[in-house]
Amino acid sequence: MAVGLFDSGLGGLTVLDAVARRLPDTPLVYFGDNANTPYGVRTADDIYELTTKGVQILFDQGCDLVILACNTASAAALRRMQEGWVPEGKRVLGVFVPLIEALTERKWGDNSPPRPVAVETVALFATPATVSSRAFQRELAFRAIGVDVEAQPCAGVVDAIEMGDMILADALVRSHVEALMRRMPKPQAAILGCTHYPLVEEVFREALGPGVAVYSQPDLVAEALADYLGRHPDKVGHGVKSRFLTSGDPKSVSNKATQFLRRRIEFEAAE
Ligand code: DGN
Repeated sequence: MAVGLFDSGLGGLTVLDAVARRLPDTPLVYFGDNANTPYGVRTADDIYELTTKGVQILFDQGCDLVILACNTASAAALRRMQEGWVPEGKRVLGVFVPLIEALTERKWGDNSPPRPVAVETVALFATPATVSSRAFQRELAFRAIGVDVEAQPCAGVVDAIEMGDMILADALVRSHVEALMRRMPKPQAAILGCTHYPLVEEVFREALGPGVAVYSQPDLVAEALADYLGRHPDKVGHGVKSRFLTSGDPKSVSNKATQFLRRRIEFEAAE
């Protein structure tokens, strides 16, 4: 049994990499829905349909625990899946709660009433679908009071990264940061709410300037998963090799993924 990681494309590999470093003995199965990427411009219903299909592929591979390593899918589909779709004995978790927990210094399952936190102004950068879902704002309001969130839909950044055009990605990130800072000149913290963005994290940091605490997902998710598996040893996998599946063309996805992570990754076609 392995832990499953789902993403609409390649972005979730940033999370997979951090998980593989933090939990080197845990077998992982990654599914990238490269044939249907990007999700960030799709409707919530569309994202729900595609996400359940992808997660089912990971369940069929024997994964009992699947992480949606995609904020767009977590925002649009996770709650609906948890409420009516996930079968008995299986678990699906998202990626933005660990981030918000780090920001609010709370622990998973802490259902005490919202309380004031040290950070008062937060800049959120994410895909248009994640921003318009307001899922981050809802989760934050559930845990913290008095936090002012200014969200920037970062159109085009995922596509530029998926195409490997880092010059375009860099320029887009700078213009999105500038646009947000015209509305919130000095945020205390910035959330990178898309699993593709760690690949342009340095550009975000530079454009935001000093004094802004940047919260990025991969290490926070890996730490939250290690904590979860420590409490649920039945979900820990043993003895199988990690695998990479895609709905796209395995050869071109393998080449892009290898560029993306700077190590050789071999994808197989998902059945
Ligand atoms: N990496 C995805 C996320 O975290 O939202 C975005 C991918 C996409 O399809 N837009």
